[in-house]
Amino acid sequence: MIQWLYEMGYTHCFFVSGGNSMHLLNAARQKMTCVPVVHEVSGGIAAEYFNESHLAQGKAFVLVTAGPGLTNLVTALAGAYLESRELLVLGGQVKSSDLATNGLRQRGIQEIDGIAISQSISKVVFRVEQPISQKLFTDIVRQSSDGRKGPVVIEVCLDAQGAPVQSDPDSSRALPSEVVSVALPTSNEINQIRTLLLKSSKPMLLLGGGLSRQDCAALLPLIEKWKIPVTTTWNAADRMDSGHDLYFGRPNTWGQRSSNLIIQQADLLIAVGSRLGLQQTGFNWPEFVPNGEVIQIDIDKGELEKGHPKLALAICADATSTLRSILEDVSQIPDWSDWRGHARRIRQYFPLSEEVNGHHQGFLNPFDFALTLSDLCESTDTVVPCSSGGAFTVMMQAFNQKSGQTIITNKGLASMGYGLAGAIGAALADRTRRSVLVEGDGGFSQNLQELATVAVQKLNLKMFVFANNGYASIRMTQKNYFDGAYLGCDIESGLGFPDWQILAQAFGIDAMTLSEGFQTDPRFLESWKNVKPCLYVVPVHPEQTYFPKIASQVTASGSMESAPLHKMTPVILDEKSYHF
Ligand SMILES: Cc1ncc(C[n+]2csc(CCOP(=O)(O)OP(=O)(O)O)c2C)c(N)n1
Ligand SMILES: [Mg+2]
Repeated sequence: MIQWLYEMGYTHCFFVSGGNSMHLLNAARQKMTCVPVVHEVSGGIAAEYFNESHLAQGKAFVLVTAGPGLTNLVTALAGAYLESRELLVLGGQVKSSDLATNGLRQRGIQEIDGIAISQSISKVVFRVEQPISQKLFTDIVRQSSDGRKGPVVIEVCLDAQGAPVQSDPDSSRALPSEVVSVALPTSNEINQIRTLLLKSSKPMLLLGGGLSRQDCAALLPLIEKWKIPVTTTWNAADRMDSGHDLYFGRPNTWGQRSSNLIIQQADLLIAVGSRLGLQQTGFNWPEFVPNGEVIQIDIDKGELEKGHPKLALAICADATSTLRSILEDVSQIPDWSDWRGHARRIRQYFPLSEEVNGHHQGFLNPFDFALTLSDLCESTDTVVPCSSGGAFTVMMQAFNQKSGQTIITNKGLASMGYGLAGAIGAALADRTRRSVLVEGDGGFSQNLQELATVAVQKLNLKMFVFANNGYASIRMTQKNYFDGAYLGCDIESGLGFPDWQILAQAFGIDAMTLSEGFQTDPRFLESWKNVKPCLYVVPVHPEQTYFPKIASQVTASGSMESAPLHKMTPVILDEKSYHF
């Protein structure tokens, strides 16, 4: 099986070992670069980010043992499932003769039904109880990257792992689910889209993660010919340089104010390779693009038929092929220069770091920090903003990306603990690049054991930890909605945090605390430019505000009601001049 994976392009194996996976690991070590991690969840997240970065020649998978190995992995499965990321899991399992039957909770040592646990958060799950054919095995594995990507879990019983196999067994078992091939748009669909585009006076593209970096780069000359304004989702944050003439930012619930204002004034939005989830459209989706029409191009019919937002056209097809078909005929391109000029003025008018958030003596303003970091980062850096809390939203609001950078997050699950593990995977995908992690002290705490992996692997990884005395986002919720009844959100209400510098030093990793003007401090610059790991403590005031944002109110019935994307708090009166 490992040989087959090798032939399919797999080169890296993240793992935590165990008795029930021992033969798998012994095979993997002979063909793969095996990277031990401390906790399985980090192995899963690292494999996801390794593959999603597309920086390596090969692919990574994660190898876990039965029982706790599998249960420890569950969060990584969920994250890859929700973000449609490629993730292959090889799991150990007890001997097939030791599997629990007839309602038994357990027969084999450490046995747990990994298939049942993984089922709802995986594309395909499969238990191997006796050797199977190469064809069946590779057909199963391939489903992780075919069509809408997602996790594939293959659990291999210990006796099947160790069984001597003379020839390729003939396993006629059917595939667990149908293979999806790339769906192409029909010419009628392309005509319909083009008709709407040609009559539009304020069109906007919204590029999503379904459009790969490579495909997007290949399509850029066509987009430039059409001069259509472009916005992106968070998953496509690195598809265009922030300084590009046609780039108008990242609109969404925690989006950039100018982008939200612009997208809401479009008369046609073409969303390509984005599922248009509630974070993207706002919970108040009836008011998404209120005066325009929305075309959604997505590979998954379920996303087109979910009922929100309102769609003028729903095209179930591959994002890249569809966009190319729309744009390749350049015989009649409308003049949208007024619209672009209008959008550019809005973009220039609203800063990415708003004054309302203030400055606290002895602390760094996180928005200004993100802007400074944008200047410091080079076009060859990999940037991993963590996946929940203020560090995540600030980075996605204020970071100015450069063409060539790779930016990866996981917002579907928005789990704490994704940053460090993900950054390790992305850093290992290309050791020649510098990787930059930005994460909150709460999120960082959930996988800090992997500092050991960073140290052992000697990664060129710069880790910025926003130290704000705990879960500031939870603190804010408890303040705003529960009259300041604080519990488990900071040190005073029961959370514990280490001294970050001492912690890093315990792992043999350099560390320093940043202060105002750090970007010119020679000590900082020396460590920023060397190839060693370093942990930077970024002091952020616990009461720091994170504006602009979409405000929600609790209604009389106890549910929540949200403002539309163009009414970010604080509402700026000048917005009237922008047609609202
Ligand atoms: C695994 C997990 N548990 C709980 C949450 C809920 N949650 C969202 S943000 C947050 C606090 C995160 O703290 P930190 O990373 O320090 O960011 P801050 O809120 O301070 O900006 C929590 C507990 C979550 N996102 N993920
Ligand atoms: Mg925090």
